[in-house]
Amino acid sequence: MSNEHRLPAELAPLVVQGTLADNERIKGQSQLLRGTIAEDLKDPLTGGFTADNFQLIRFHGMYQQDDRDIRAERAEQKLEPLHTVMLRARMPGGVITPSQWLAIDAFAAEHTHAGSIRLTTRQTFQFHGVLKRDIKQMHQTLNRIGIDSIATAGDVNRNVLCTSNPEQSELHTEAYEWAKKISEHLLPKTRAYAEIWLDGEKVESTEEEEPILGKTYLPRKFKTTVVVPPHNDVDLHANDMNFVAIAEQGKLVGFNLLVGGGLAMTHGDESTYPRTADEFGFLPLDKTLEVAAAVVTTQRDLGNRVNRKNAKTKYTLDRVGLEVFKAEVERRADWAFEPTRPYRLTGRGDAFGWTAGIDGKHNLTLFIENGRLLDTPGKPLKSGMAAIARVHQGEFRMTANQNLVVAGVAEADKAAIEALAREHGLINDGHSNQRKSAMACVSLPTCPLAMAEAERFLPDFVDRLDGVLAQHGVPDEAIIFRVTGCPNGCGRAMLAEVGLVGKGPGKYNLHLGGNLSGTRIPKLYRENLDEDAILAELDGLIGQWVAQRQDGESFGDFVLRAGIVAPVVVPKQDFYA
Ligand code: SRM
Ligand code: SF4
Repeated sequence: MSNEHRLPAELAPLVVQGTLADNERIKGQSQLLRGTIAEDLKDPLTGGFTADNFQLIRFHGMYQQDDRDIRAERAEQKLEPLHTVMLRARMPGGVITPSQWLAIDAFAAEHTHAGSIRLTTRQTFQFHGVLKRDIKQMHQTLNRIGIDSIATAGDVNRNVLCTSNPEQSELHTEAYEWAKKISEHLLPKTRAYAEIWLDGEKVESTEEEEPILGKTYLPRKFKTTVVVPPHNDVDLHANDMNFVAIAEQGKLVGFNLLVGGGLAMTHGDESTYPRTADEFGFLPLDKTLEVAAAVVTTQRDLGNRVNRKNAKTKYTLDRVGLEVFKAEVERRADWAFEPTRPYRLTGRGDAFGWTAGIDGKHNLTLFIENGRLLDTPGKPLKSGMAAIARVHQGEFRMTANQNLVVAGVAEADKAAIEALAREHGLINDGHSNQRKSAMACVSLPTCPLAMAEAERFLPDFVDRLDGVLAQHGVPDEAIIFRVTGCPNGCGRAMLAEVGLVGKGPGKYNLHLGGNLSGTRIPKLYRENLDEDAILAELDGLIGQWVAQRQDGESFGDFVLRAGIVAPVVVPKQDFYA
C-alpha cells in the first residue's frame, strides 16, 4: 500500500474506537475470503454453511436463505430449514448477451426455485433456491459464459450501475465502458473465488494482497454508479459514490463526483437515516480510477468498524465532515476537484417500447413487473425472453428499475422481436402507467429480513391504486410508487413519491414527497397502516392533488407545496435547478 493511501496521523483521532464488530474478525481471519468454505461445501450433513462461512460466501455473491413460507412447518417436523443459496451476478451496467441469457435461463430452469430469474434494482439478476450440491456447477456455468458473482455482496464495492436509457447511445457506450473499468479496478484481488468455485490452482503466495480494499475489506457495503444526465434511472442518491457524466459536443470529458448517498434506516433508531449524496466537484476522465480508489480507501480507513449500523460512507461523511473527507480524497488522488459542472436530472423512468439508438439500431424496453421472470399460466415471460434471445443479434440491458431492454435491434428484426414479446406477455398494452411506475423489493418468502410483503403485495395493490386514479378522473397518471418489505430499502421506497416501508405483517409506514428526478427523500406521513388504510389515505390525497395541482404538478411536489408533509433538506440544491 503506498503512503498516499494510508491515513495521515492527524486524521487518526477520527477513527472510531471500541470493540470491533465481529464481521471484522471474520474478514481478518478469512485468508482473503477463503475461510473454510471449500470444506463446508463437502459437508453432506447440512444444506447450509457454518459459522463464519455464512458471512464469507456473500463476498462471492451468495446469501444463504430458506423459504420462510415453510420454515415453521419444517421446524414442527424437527427438520433444519431448507437451506439454499441466492446468487447475485456481477453485471456492470446490466449488459448481458443473448447467448449468456440462454445459459442462465437453462440453469434457472434446472436448479432454481420455480425456475425463476429475478432482475434486481441494481441492474443484475438473481437465482433463488440453489441447493448446496449445485453451487459449484452454477459458478462454473457462469464462468464458461464470462459471468461471475465476485463482490456483488459483502463489504466491498458492489455491482456498478450505469444509466441504461439508450437514447444517447454514444455517450451511453462511453459511460458503460467506465462502469466496467471502475468495477474491475475496485474488485477484490484475492484468488479465493477461482480456487473455491472454479477449481483454480491454490496460491500459497504470501504476496497476495488487497491494495485497495485491504485485508479486512471495507467497513460496510459500498455502491457506485455512472450516470448519464438527464436520466437518473440508477437513482444515484441511493449510492456511496456517483460519477455523473459531463459531455462536450456529445463526447464525455469527465465526471461530477457525488459521495455519500444511501437509503437504509432502522425503525426506531434515529442514528440511522436515508441521505442524499454530496457534490464533491468535477474531475477529468484520466483521474477517474484514482479518484474512485481514493474515495474507497478513505471510507475504508475512516468508516466505522465498531458499529455496522453507522458504518456506511453517508455516516462517515456526517461524522468526520464533508470537507475533511473530501480533502483526504484529494490528497490520496493527488487531485483538487474543480467546481461541479452544471447538469440536470429530469426523471427516472424507463422509456418503454421502441426507441431509436446507435447506428440506426433500435431498442425495445420491456416492463417486467418486480423484475420477476417466471412462466405462469397465461404469462410465459421467462420462455418469452428465451425465445427472443434465440433470435436477437444485439444485447440485453437490465435496468435499475428491474426492467429489460432488448438493445441493438436491426430495423429488419423489429417486427419479429415485437411479435415474440407480445405472444409471451412481455408487452401488455393493458398495463397502466401507474403499474409501470411501481417497484417492490423481493421480500417474502426468501428475504430473511422481511417484515412485510413487497413483491407479492404490489400487483394487487396497484390494481386498487389504478381504481383510485380512475375514480378521480386521472387513469393515465402515474405516481412513483415503491414498496420495500423492511427499512433496509432495497426497493428504494425512500426515493419514491409514495413509499411504503414494511413495519410488520400487513403493516407499512407511508412516506410521501419524493420528486420525479430522485433528488428528494420522502417524509414519514403515517405509521403502521394496513392496505385499506393506505388506500384510504391515498384516495384523499390524490383527490386533493387532482383538484388543486398547478400546471402538471407531480404528486410528490404537490404534497410538499400543499404543506401535507414538510420539505426534507437536499444538499446543494442549486445544481438540480
Ligand atoms: Fe438489498 C439486504 C435484496 C438493492 C439495502 N437486500 C438484502 C438481502 C440480501 C437480505 C439479506 O441481507 O439477507 C435481500 C435479499 C432478498 C432476496 O431474497 O433476494 C436484498 N437488495 C435486494 C434486491 C434483490 C432487491 C430487489 O428487489 O431488486 C436488490 C439487489 C441489488 C443488487 O443487485 O445488488 C437490493 N438493497 C438494495 C438497495 C437499492 C439500491 O442499492 O439501489 C438498497 C438501498 C440503498 C442502500 O444501500 O442504502 C439495499 N439490502 C439493503 C440493506 C441495508 C444496507 C444498510 O445500509 O444498512 C440490507 C441489509 C444489510 O446490508 O444489512 C440489504
Ligand atoms: Fe429484504 Fe428488506 Fe431488502 Fe426488502 S428491503 S429485500 S425485505 S432486506
